[in-house]
Amino acid sequence: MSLIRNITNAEIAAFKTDGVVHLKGFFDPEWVTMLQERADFVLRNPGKLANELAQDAPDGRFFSDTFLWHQNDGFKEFIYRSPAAEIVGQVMESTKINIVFDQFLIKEPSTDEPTVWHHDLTYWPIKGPNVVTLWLALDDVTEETGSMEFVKGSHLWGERYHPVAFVDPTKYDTPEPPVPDIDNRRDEFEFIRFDYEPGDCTVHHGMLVHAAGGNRSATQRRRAYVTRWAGDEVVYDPRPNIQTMLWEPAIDAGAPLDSDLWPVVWPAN
Ligand SMILES: O=C(O)CCC(=O)C(=O)O
Repeated sequence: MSLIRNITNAEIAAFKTDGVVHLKGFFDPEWVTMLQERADFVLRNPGKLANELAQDAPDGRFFSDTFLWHQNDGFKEFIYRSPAAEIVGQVMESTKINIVFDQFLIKEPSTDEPTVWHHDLTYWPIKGPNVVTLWLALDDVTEETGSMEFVKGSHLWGERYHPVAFVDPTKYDTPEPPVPDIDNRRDEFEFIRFDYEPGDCTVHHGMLVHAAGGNRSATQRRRAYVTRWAGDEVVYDPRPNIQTMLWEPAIDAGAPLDSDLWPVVWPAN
């Protein structure tokens, strides 16, 4: 599918300097409706990598499920036919795009559980300069309902941080230092946050430090369909004690990601 318009040079420049770009209106209501319906189905029928991320919350629910597209043709259609892969290809100015995985991150009303400060890349067995997340809103999302907050330019700090598992902070055992104590040093950083309407997305760099609050609304849901993508020069980097992938790809350490687990999606062949 071609895009409603190309990503502009200003948007590419914002992504390069800030680490994130906000894009409105690239996903039409059919994609949004399909994903809203599937979100509600998956909440009732979680897949094998699903997690409840707010286990002690009396009211709300913070739900994650990953690798949906390998298990369900509707998501597969999105991965291969929606504008997502071309958007991230243009944003990263990459010549090819692999899907890494897709994910629902759903914060139901009255969910206090925040998303802790972290960056994405150290959770995954891949490395390279061109890895992004496309976070697609399926509801109106504001600061009150748990929009992400990004530390501007932190993808350029050159430091890899310890991945903190959202359920159990001791789960991933890796040698990296912890993420700086952002909340107690807020005056040292600049922050970026966006509001979203259904169908709006942000694309953020895999090394950009970010977090999100809980969903403080008593009525407004916060459903997001999140896809993780790799562009040029990204390779397999298996490491122990990090996030579980659906299966181990049949490629060597240091090889390009191209595999059944992480196929090339764009350009379409
Ligand atoms: O949706 C959230 O609360 C956090 C999302 C996030 O951290 C990510 O997609 O990388």
